Amino acid sequence: MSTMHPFDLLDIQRDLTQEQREIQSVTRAYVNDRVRPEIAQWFETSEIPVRELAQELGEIGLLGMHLEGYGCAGTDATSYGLACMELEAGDSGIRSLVSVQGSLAMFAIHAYGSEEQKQEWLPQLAAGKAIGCFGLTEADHGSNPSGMLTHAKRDGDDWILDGNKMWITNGSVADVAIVWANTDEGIRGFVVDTKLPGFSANIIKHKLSLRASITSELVFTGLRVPDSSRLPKATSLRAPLMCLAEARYGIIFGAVGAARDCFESALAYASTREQFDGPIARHQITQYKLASMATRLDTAMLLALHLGKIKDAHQIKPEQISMGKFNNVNGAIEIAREARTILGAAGITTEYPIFRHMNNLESVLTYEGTHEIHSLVIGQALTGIAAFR
Ligand code: TGC
Ligand code: FAD
Repeated sequence: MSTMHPFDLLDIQRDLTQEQREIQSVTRAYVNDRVRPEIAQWFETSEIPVRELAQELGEIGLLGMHLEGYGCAGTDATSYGLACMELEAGDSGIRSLVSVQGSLAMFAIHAYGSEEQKQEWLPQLAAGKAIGCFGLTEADHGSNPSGMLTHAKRDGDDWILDGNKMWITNGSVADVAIVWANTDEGIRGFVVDTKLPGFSANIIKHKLSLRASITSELVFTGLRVPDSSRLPKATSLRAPLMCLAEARYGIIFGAVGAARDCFESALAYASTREQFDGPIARHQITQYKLASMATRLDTAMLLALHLGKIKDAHQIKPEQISMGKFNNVNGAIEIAREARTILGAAGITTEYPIFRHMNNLESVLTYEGTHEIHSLVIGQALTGIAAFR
């Protein structure tokens, strides 16, 4: 059995390469040393040292780690997934930081940017010296980004951006924002320096989920950017959706990490908590719960690693990613709920990680395409009928 995951009864990790194991191990050690001791406080106060964390994550090579060149580590997709899993075992907010930086902001520049944009932004984003955000969602256009109202109008060699984006991770701390806007020629992406006049961001307060993560509204008022800020290779909605495919892939693994942390916490508690003169782990109902959770966890992990292999072969399809998120995030929520029952009242506090994960997973179920939207992507692949509209 793997020493990394002593409760992985199927020994799923046996096929991992030495490099994949090392990346997983380094990430896990970082989470144990840096995130676990402070995460409950970050979550409770909703204050998180994003800049410090970004620099540390950059130093260990986790930002844009699956991209090639420009200071990025250039690992395989499975390694990236395993890192997401370990980060989300700490907190979904930490995995979000890495997803948004690497799979959304950096991937957009890497895949669709000019050489100048790549040279300017990717090395500092990879090092965590700059923070990136990704503005697609608007208040009235969440699941349906094709209807976005943010507009970019040509003015000589410049573009003028007007509009708002909503629910943008790290929007108010970002140095650079990837902004998706409608133009007379269709949807385009812009690499926007957030110091420019006409750009502002407001933190969204009163969140009960993903509290250890900054979520913001972006406002563009007559924001003037040169044409060299436009992502030259992004020519339709397909570009942001391709970025989402990268981040959604990481979530498939991340959800396993959050669920694993809930399971391990419940198993440890069941072994020490005594009621009716013995540990609650000796009751058949508790063991049934643990068996169900362990089986769900292992099947979610198998699915994630299977998709990792397909992605490493550069053959992954959107509906496969949708199936992974659809199954693993919902499964993680069910594991978290079951795990919480084992802790009884103790399960509702931040002394244990379960309720925090459970709350976070509600955001994970919604962002990067809601559970319902992913069911429709799968439905479209099965029936040939797009049921979104
Ligand atoms: P549709 O006409 O189907 O597609 C437009 C173009 O995009 C292509 N495409 C995809 N490409 C890659 N991956 C996918 N999953 C794709 N889905 C579609 C498609 O082939 C087409 O290409 P082309 O070349 O023919 O133009 O678009 P639609 O308007 O009907 O929408 C389809 C739908 C509903 C699936 C899509 O709009 C969608 O996925 N909606 C959900 C929006 C969403 O996920 N937003 C997430 C915002 S970012 C975020 O949440 C970050 S959270 C922070 C964190 O990760 O921690
Ligand atoms: P809506 O689209 O209004 O959906 C509401 C409900 O209607 C959902 O249940 C949905 O599934 C359902 N629904 C909608 N359309 C259909 C349909 N056709 N068929 C069936 N059901 C349907 N966005 C970014 O661009 N960048 C970010 O960094 C980012 N970070 C986020 C961080 C957090 C913490 C959260 C919560 C969200 C973030 N988002 C971000 C936004 C996220 O992507 C959207 O919330 C998500 O796409 C859903 O949009 P919505 O909230 O407007 O819900």
